[in-house]
Amino acid sequence: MLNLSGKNALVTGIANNRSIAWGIAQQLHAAGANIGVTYLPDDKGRSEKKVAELVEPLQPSLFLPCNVQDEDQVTDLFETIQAKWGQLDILIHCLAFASKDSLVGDFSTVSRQDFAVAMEVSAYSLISLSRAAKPLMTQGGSILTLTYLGGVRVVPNYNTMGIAKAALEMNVRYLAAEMGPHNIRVNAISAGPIRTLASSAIGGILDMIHHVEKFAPLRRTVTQLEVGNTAAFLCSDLASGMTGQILYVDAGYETIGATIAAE
Ligand code: 0WE
Repeated sequence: MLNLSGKNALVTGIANNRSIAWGIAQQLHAAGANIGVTYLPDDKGRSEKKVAELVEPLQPSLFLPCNVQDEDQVTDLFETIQAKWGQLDILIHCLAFASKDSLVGDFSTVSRQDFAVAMEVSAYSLISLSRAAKPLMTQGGSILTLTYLGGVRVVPNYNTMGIAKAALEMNVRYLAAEMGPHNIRVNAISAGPIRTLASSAIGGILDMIHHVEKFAPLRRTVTQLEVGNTAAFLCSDLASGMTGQILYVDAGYETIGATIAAE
């Protein structure tokens, strides 16, 4: 059944114990995968230390810096993977950033620079990591990214990130088309709102979570580990026939068309 033993999985985007990427890393590890972890380096090495302590129980065989805005770091990362692992099977992309200014107020006020940065970090990075991963996925592979409903429908304040997620979802389809002949599958999970470092920085996230708890078919939000389980499935041979897909792990919220009680 679900078995990732013998597979090398690189997980990006772990910031702390609430990160969806951390839920994914735990479930890939539980399914037997060999784990590699990247972290976003900062001047004081704080995030390196924090992430290193967190992931210690998974005994990652690689632990490397990766700031996707620096193409040299991407090159170095995959050179090290090539040298240490030889082969990569699974790439997990859980990276996004938009300035605080661009996640509040009138959508049209976003600056050219803030828009460009959001697109670079949140959408282009999937292309650059996939390009670098492709030659290492010699036995086929699975690439997975995270998206959000705000990339296909208007969610208040998601604003610039919504445009970046729309681009990211289209990246998934074009990359799936390019990589399919190499038996590399590319998919995305569209997760419902979860309290994480990224989402907690947003005003009103708790109201959004309460809204989902009230109206989603399952009457609750989802957990990082539930997203992790779907990630493990998508990266396993159980999903060998799936590519270019966006799977909603959102307690069914995406299906809802009105929030007026039927009773
Ligand atoms: O994709 C996201 C959040 C990504 C994100 C979060 C931040 C906060 C801090 C990207 N950039 C930044 N930049 C910062 O400075 N989500 C799906 C979570 C999220 O973000 C929202 C949401 C939800 C849900 C923003 C507005 C409305 C809803």
